[in-house]
Amino acid sequence: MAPWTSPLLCLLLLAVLCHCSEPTHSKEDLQPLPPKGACINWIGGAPGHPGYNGSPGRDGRDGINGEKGEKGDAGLLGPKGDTGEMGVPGVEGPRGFPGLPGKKGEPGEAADRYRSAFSVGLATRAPVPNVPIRFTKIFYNGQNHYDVTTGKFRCNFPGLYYFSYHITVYMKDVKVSLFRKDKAAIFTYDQFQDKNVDQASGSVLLYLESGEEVWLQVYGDGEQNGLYADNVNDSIFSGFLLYHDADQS
Ligand SMILES: *[C@@H]1O[C@H](CO)[C@@H](O)[C@H](O)[C@H]1NC(C)=O
Ligand SMILES: [Ca+2]
Repeated sequence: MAPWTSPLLCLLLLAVLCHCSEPTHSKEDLQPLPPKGACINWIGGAPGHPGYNGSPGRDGRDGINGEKGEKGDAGLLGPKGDTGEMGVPGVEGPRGFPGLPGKKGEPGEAADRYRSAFSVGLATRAPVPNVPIRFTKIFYNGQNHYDVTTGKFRCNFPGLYYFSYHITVYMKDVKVSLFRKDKAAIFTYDQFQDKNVDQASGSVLLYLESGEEVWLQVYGDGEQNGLYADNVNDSIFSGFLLYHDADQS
């Protein structure tokens, strides 16, 4: 036997003994340890060389997801969108307040300027023939265009005039004319009936120039002047401007 084999055997034996005694601790298997100092005389070998590094291990598994991050900043404003469709018309609004009064108008033509009217009655019986009959009972003579002293109406405004007369006839016949500019324009004749009261009347439209005069007058031989009036029977002469002729003024 080679001299170096003894220490090797001793090591093997020691390894077996140590191996068997460690896992089981039952009393039956418990073997007495080899006496101390059994391998004391064995000489230790030189230390082995360090082993090589192993190959790198496999990649580890993915980690778990991290916590949710903070909210980012607001993005940039997008481009302007297309124009939308026209909406349905709204409900009509409430009525507004009344406006301010307008400006005062220009003064109009004075209506007074073209007023002309009269209505007069007989106050004396049996007027004298061949001169204007004087009607002195005044119903209206606002502009004094009828002259009570002469019994003549005088035209102040050129235009169309209406004249009328309603005469009570008593005791005598009546022949009366409406005169214009010294000339009879119309004639009225009424025969008196005995024990009666009659009426005579006439009316006419005349276009008059400024200054022209109109009146009533008994015509004939002077016997037909039965014009009559008392407090309950009137004889009336009236006239008024129907319309003024602006072109002639
Ligand atoms: C005047 O009229 C009245 C009726 O109103 C009449 O009784 C009287 O006789 C008349 N006058 C004349 C003179 O006829
Ligand atoms: Ca008569």
